[in-house]
Amino acid sequence: MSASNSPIDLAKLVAARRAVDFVESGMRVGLGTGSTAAHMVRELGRRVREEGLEIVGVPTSTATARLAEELGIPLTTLNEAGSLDVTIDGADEFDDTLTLIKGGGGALLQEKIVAAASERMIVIADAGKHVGTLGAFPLPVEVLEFGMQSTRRHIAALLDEADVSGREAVFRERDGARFVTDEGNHILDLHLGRIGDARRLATALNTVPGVVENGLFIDLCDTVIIGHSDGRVEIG
Ligand code: ABF
Repeated sequence: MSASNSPIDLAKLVAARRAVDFVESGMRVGLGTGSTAAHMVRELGRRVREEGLEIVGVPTSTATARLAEELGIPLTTLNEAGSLDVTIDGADEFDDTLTLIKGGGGALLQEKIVAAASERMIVIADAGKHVGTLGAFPLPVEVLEFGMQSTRRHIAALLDEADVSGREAVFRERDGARFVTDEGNHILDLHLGRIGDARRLATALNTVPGVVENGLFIDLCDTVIIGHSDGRVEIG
């Protein structure tokens, strides 16, 4: 079975399609990144072309910008748009309080800025991403290249005191080289196992010099649309 028609992909697809029902003409829409968000962008593109839906999109990565352009979705920058009506994006994990881990795709910085500029953030995800406690998915932290080893040591010291069950911090690689974000930074993936206090950890991480942003999204998401592999959709 290919990735594009796997049960998980169907779950992502149905969640993404349902989310697009929340978009109306005249809206300024934040466009997330990742495979679930790509389904949403394709469905938005279909509505733009076939239904005359009039929106302007703000992409959260160069990959999403490219896809949206190909599909004929009018785009602008966040600076031009000012604020957004809604952002629809994927996640790597979410819990019952709608706290998220994001950044598995490496676009967490733009994703967080765009979500924070939106009146509403809708997360679209397959049911497997719903967890009781965050942390099984490695927490991405975007760091500046300058002094990155020193930044890692500061983060390691901070994790020694944190309410987590794992402490390994690994610089992300792609194709044998260090992964580089759209902003030219690197990603440190924190293998924490269990995050006892997400708010405290997020605040502590962002006080470390060299940390640009962390992948914990707190008080940003209002709605999660959960897709199941049998095609059912739940809204929470
Ligand atoms: C983005 O895509 C990220 O923040 C998250 O890391 C990832 C989810 O990926 P996918 O939708 O491909 O599972 O939203």
